[in-house]
Amino acid sequence: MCRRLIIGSEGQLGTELSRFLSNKYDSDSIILTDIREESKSELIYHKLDAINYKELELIVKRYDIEEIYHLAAILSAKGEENPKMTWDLNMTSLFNVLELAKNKIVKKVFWPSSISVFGNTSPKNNTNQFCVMEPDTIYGISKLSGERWCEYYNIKYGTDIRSLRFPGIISYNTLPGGGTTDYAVEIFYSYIRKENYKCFLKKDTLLPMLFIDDAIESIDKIMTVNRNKLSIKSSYNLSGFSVSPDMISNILIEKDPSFIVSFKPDFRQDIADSWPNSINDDHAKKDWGWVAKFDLDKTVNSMVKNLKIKI
Ligand code: AKB
Repeated sequence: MCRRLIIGSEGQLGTELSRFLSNKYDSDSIILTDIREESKSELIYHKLDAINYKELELIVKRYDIEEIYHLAAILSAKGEENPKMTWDLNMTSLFNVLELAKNKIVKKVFWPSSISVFGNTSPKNNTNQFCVMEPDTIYGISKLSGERWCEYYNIKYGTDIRSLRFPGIISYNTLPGGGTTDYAVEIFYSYIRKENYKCFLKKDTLLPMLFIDDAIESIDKIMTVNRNKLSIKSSYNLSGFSVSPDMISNILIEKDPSFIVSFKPDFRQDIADSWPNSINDDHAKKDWGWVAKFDLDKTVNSMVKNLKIKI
């Protein structure tokens, strides 16, 4: 039985991925880890500090883990508060996983990169897989460096590390924490709670986004496709749809005209301005048949429906 380990199981992506994997495979074969004391899930759980190699190796060997999904990271906005800590966590935890793969202790790894690898000097629209990349945040710098290390390990040591450059992820079960795209989740919570929402980005800030179901499907697809099909050894551009705060708020206001959204940009505006408006994901489409199923309307409908049930 192939056992899979999730690092960062309690976060926005981890919560959904652990649910998905435990439905798809034997639930005893999915092992969860996070820095938090306890898990929200019923699956096997261990508290783990991902920068501690020995602790990680112990868990991997104890359960004979074959695949790691390494999702733990400090995101773009939070990362600017403590750049050194962000670099240490994001890079050391990745190195720990890369070493496990290099030493053939695990067979396959998934590690998310992000659109934060692009910066002010990258093209803004339909941003290509290969272009100028000078990230302006420490999170982006750690993701771009991480991508280069993944490619290096894949080519030099024959490891099987697979990666996607995620845009902002819109989800209803777990809130994101510390990102620049977080507004696109928060706004729905305010709407459902009938509270006013103060957005920290300007209303016309266009950013690439992806609905959570598509994000999970993309991870499943890239992890199960034949390795020979993966021409990109670093990280694939991935696209869902592009959206601005006023595009989301206009749809919500149309549903409920009493919903009030105001805009008060803070330091996150500069980060958002340095990222692309839209992403070209032709390589993902060609190599492993990627197609996003959720556009803006489907995402809004699903968020409203699911949050109404949840809250
Ligand atoms: C963030 O906003 O930092 C993340 C990301 C786009 O990687 N959601």
